[in-house]
Amino acid sequence: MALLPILQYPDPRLHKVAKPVATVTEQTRKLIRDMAETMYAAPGVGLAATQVDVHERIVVIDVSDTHDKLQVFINPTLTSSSGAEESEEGCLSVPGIYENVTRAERVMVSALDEQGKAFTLEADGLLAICIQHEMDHLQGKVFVEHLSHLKQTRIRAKLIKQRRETL
Ligand code: K1U
Ligand code: ZN
Repeated sequence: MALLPILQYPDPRLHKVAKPVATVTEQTRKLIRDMAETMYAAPGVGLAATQVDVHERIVVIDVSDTHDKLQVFINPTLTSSSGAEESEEGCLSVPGIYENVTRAERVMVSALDEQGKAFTLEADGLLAICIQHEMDHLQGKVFVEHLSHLKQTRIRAKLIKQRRETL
């Protein structure tokens, strides 16, 4: 397995739109294992392939306390959503920034698992938030883009300054 470098906002590659996976292969499963290792090491509760500069529709999520309930979503689509709730989000591509975002409270998602088998899942709570956050990544959207332009400008400036200072 391998730890993959995570793209850092405002890297323009975070805005690429991911393509559907045509066939789930051994190479797909190797990428999923590397993504999971990278997510657990970060640590985070989710990771989209976009964040590791692979522009394919693949997401890994583990919202369990025990870090042993990996969920894999290949070619995910939201089939329905309901309600709205505001909650604080973070992002491994936007380190140190936590902001409130409003999203659907409950979602229904269809996807393929790592064997290429179709499944449908209903989610609420952190899992629902995480699914929506990661699916945004696949569309090239970073969570800060849900915020005002003023907040986005301040966050970009803060991250660029932080990075300049750590060089
Ligand atoms: O996409 C990502 O960058 C992962 C992101 C997922 C996420 C978290 C919270 C709300 C929405 C989406 C993270 O995992 S940020 C790190 C984080 O929240 C966390 C880290 C360690 C333990 C628990 C949470
Ligand atoms: Zn993120």
